[in-house]
Amino acid sequence: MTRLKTEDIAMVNDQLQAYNNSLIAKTGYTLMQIAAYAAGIEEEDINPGAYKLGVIPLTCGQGIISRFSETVAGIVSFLGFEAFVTGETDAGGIAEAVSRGADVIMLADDDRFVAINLAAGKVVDNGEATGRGYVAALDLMMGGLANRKVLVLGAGPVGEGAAFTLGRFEALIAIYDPNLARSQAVGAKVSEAFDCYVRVEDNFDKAVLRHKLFIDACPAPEILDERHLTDRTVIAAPGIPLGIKETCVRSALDRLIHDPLEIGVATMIVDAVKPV
Ligand code: PYL
Repeated sequence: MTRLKTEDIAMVNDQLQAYNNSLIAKTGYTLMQIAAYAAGIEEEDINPGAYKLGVIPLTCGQGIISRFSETVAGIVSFLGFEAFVTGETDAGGIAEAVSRGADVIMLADDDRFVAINLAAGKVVDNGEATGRGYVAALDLMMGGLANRKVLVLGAGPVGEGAAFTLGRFEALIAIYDPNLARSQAVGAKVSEAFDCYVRVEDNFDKAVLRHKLFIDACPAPEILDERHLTDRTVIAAPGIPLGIKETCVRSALDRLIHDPLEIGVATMIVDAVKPV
């Protein structure tokens, strides 16, 4: 998982309305509607005003990323939830969040970013939720992915979350990871879970040239360039860095879903509070 930098997220909160409008333009749906769809519920099934979220900065490992907690809280507040960042960090922050009546807490160290519904004892992982949220957005953008070929690039937590959600939407799934064993392992799990065939690709260029729909869940920058992209290519690219060559981004922009945190965080909070 690539560690975000403050400059990757510094403008997120100021641009949430514009980002929401861009999602409506591309997919026909808002950030909240995409998150609800990813959670398998209707937007109306959630009353965000009924929940309070506490975001706790963690100092472990490489330490606090300035603006990270405030950005997470800002995204959740934009969706209508009450959200605060604790004044304390680490254990003190968790204690503070509980004492301030948080229903859900969110916290991230260098390896995991989780949402925890305290009463339900439910944990939602950012990697899985991000993969699920991006596939949900792609499904809405394409008017349904059933029987459509989709290539997942990367078999880590985001790629695995994406592959399972593609199974849920009955897409024709292909998966590529430089580590063939990892893509084989994810392919086998999805194939068993949905009783479907999953194509495990072992050659990047051949795999890419066979597809027009991509989930770029690879942490590598600029792996897709003008050789791979056509005017029908659609890419859902979670997180930073963006896997498309800088010179190709502008021409692909209206067929690209990409953000550093928003869809993942929205999917996390909606999944954490959705009715059982
Ligand atoms: C959760 C993000 C999404 C992409 N990369 C992940 C990352 O940057 N993880 C590190 C998060 C560290 C947060 C720090 C803080 O400010 O509380 N411990």
